Amino acid sequence: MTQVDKEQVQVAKDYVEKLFNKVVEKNPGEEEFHQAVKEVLDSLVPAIAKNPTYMKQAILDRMVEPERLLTFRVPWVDDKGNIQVNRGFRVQFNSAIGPYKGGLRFHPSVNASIIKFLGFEQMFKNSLTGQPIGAGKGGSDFDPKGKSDLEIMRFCQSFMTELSRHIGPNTDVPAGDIGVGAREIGYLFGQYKKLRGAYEAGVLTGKAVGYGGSLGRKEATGYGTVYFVDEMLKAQGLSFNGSTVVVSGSGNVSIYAMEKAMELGAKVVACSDSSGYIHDPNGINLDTVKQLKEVESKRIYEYVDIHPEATFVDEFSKIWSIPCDIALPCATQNELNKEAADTLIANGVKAVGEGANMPSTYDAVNAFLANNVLFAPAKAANAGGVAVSALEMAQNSQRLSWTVEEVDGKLKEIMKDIYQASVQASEEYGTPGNLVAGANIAGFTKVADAMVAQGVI
Ligand code: NDP
Ligand code: 2IT
Repeated sequence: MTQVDKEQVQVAKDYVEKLFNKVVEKNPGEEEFHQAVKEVLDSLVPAIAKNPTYMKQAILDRMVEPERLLTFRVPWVDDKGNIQVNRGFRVQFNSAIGPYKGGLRFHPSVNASIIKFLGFEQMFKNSLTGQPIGAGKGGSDFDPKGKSDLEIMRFCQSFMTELSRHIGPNTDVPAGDIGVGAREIGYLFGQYKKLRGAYEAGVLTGKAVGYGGSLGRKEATGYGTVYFVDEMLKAQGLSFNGSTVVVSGSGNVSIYAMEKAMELGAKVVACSDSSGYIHDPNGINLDTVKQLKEVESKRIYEYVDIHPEATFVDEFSKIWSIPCDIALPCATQNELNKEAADTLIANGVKAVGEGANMPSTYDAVNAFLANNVLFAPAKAANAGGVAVSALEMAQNSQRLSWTVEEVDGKLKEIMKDIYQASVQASEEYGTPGNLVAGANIAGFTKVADAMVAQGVI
């Protein structure tokens, strides 16, 4: 590095540090949002140092400020006739490269910090997919657990009554996330259609295939994560075949990550839900998990009644104490901390692939990187879901549907491209092997250049 280079790096470091302090000050108490911003800002130092235009144009200052954050009241009537009130959110984070795009989360923990961290991450992830989609996220502190089907429907209708003013196929296109699957998307779509008086199929993605959904969307996030990790393993002469895998969660992402890992010859020995984890040393029976979770909405501990050779532990975060070659955190943010990372490393883990959004804490990520564990960061590894959502939008615009082979083939190519772009950026910016930096830089550059081109808006 020349003296000039060193000075530029220092200027960039000072700039991101100052900016980070400003973000903390302006968004008090929003820890998840701070965490997401910190990881990105730290890793962008080499890109900012090399391209001072981004600093002059205040690109990062603009990126950390959402274009719009909406919060709204969601009143609904429960089965006993009582009126309930929840809070709804939609953050429209960045529209430089396309309409706002990102899921809706229904979970009691949802607040502005969580929605903003997810919307911020979505900006880089969506850019990495190579598809023309901006960034958004939304949801509610509504807890779907224990609610009847009619309660879910009434909640979704009330939520959409307000949200419908702010979305559209060319403005903002929500989809699913935790607590929101095809059933909820159906109710949301029905209400949107009724309010608009028009069939705008592309306003939501993750629809059932019978009315505008894409084949392969349900599987896309989990499959995509495994495709990405597979690329990463192959580059080191490794593979899923014969490996032992631990996957947290037992929802949409987790189930299809397990399915694809098994298809590639792995033995998946554990999965979880918020009540705890199950360990089946002979290999998880995925049909049982699907029946319990997708069909009956039951708790994961019921698995051991059907498979007595498996054990249940009522602490989901302890799943990482099970020795494995590959760990795929696919449940929620910060589910894998430094202690868990140290245990995985001590047990010889070779690769970690983040199916969930920000599942590893900042310290855990650094522990993996410092110990040369192959690490696939969320923005890259779980981008397959939103990528196929963009393919669903494309099919809706064309009023036709592609075969599952076509969609899955495109997904595979997209995941390969994201892997290559991340590797290339990590090498170009002096952090070879660090896909966290590589993915952040590759995702950032496209959005930043679009913002420069479009002026100060
Ligand atoms: P689901 O609601 O289908 O499943 C979530 C799973 O994680 C469930 O097993 C759930 O257990 C568990 N979980 C959720 N919250 C917690 C918590 N606070 N503590 C412990 N366990 C928890 O959601 P998805 O599979 O769709 O999403 C999982 C992750 O993947 C999220 O981080 C999401 O943002 C991310 N993601 C999802 C995409 C998608 O297309 N769906 C795309 C990209 C990322 P329980 O049922 O007991 O609550
Ligand atoms: O975090 C995510 O990328 C998602 N929940 C999927 C978003 C989408 O629009 O398909």
